[in-house]
Amino acid sequence: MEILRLVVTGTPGAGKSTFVRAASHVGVINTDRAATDETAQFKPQTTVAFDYGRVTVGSAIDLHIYGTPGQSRFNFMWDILIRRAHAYILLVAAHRPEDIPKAKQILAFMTNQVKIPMVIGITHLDCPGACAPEEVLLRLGYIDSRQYPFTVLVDSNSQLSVNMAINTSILALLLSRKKGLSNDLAFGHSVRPLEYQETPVAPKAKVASRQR
Ligand SMILES: Nc1nc2c(ncn2[C@@H]2O[C@H](COP(=O)(O)OP(=O)(O)OP(=O)(O)O)[C@@H](O)[C@H]2O)c(=O)[nH]1
Ligand SMILES: [Mg+2]
Repeated sequence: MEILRLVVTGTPGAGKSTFVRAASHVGVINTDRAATDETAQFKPQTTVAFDYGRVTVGSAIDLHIYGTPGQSRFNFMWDILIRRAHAYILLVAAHRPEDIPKAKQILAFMTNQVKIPMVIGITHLDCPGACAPEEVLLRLGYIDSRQYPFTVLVDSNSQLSVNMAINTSILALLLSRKKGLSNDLAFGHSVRPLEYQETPVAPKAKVASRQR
C-alpha cells in the first residue's frame, strides 16, 4: 500500500482541523489550544502545531492527512509539514474576504517551498456574506477562468463534502504523475508564484500576471 501525505492548510478558522476530524478513519491527533490573539474573536481554540488523521483509500492508498496551524507565527510548522507532502489543499473561507490576502500569502509560501499538486477548497459558502467561488478565486489571483486550479466547494462539517475534496486531491496527484498531461492544472500554476512576505499583501495589491 502506498503512503501519501496530504497537507490541509489555510487561514485561521477556514476549517482545517474540522476537515481532518471529518476525514479521518482513525482517532485524530489534535493540538488545539486556547486562542489568545485576534483568532479568539471568532473561535476559542486554534491549532498550534498540527492535526493528524488517516484515511485508507481502497486497497492502494494509505493517506496521511496533516492540518497546519492557520496563524503565520507558526509558519515554521507550515515548512516542516509541506516539505514531505505529496499534495496540499488550501482552505479559503468565503465569508471572510478580508482574510483572502492571508490565504494568498500561504499559497505563495507553499508555492515557493514545493512544486506539488494543489487544490483550492472554498469553505463557509453557507454563511452570511459569503463571496461566490469565482470571486474567491479572483481575489486569490486567478483572473482567467480557463486557468482555474483544481477547486472544490467544501463544508468541513460534512463527511461527504470532505471525502469529495480528498478524492479531488488524489486525482490531482495522480494526474500530475501522468506523462503527456499538462501539469499546470494539477500544480495550480496558472498564476505566477509570488514571493512569500511576512506582511500581508495590501488588498489592492496588483494581481500577479499569468504564466505563459
Ligand atoms: N457554516 C460552516 N461552518 C464551517 C464550515 N467549515 C468549517 N466550519 C466551522 O468553522 C470552524 C472552523 O474551525 P477549525 O476547524 O478549528 O478551523 P481551523 O482552520 O483549524 O483554524 P486554526 O487552527 O485556528 O487555523 C468550526 O466551527 C467548523 O465547524 C463551512 O463550510 N460552513
Ligand atoms: Mg486548526
